Amino acid sequence: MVGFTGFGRRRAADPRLPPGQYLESGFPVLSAGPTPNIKRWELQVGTDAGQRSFSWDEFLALPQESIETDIHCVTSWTKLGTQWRGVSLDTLFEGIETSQPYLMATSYGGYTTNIPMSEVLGGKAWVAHEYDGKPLSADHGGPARLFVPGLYFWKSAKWVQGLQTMATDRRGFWESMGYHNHGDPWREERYA
Ligand SMILES: Nc1nc2c(c(=O)[nH]1)N[C@H]1C(S)=C(S)[C@@H](COP(=O)(O)O)O[C@H]1N2
Ligand SMILES: [Mo]
Repeated sequence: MVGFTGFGRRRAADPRLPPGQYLESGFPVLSAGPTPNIKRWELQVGTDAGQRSFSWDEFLALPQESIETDIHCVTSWTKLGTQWRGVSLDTLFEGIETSQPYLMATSYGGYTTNIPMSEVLGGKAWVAHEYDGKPLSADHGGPARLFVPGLYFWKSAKWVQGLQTMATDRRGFWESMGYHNHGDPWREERYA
């Protein structure tokens, strides 16, 4: 979108807005299916070097980080300065480090999404359980969701259940329905 002021001078677009995105002040809910009823939450993390699982209490006992950043949905909304708290994937994969280059995230309810490991390690992704200082609500993926703010928000799997590395890439739910395999909002990688 191009804005004009006064003497036909171009108004600078907000530099935090990736191409084709607009500012959203609410927090829309986008789910491909119903909110799952999670009876006993457990997170499974695995690589070719090992498998582990975290109960809710074990997960909360891990080092916690606060994150403040913008989120970008492929349906064109961007929300600035959102605040999250959770556990870094660097922490979750500590001790079972791998050279396998791909990750499949699986959710309670069956949703899946694939992401390169290079996009989730090095302080780029978390399993988040607080939003805006409060426990993450169920419609936004509570008790915990994957949070990968560098990619379009469909990569941030709500109700995350498993994080498994892969030697070869496989497509997740939206990726196999025609969404872009990678999903970088700054390159407008929306659809394949
Ligand atoms: N398990 C699960 N995770 C999901 C989805 C889903 O349908 N199921 N939708 C994705 C999409 S397309 C988007 S845009 C965001 C929306 O997150 P929100 O509802 O918290 O805004 O969640 C992503 N994670
Ligand atoms: Mo989405």
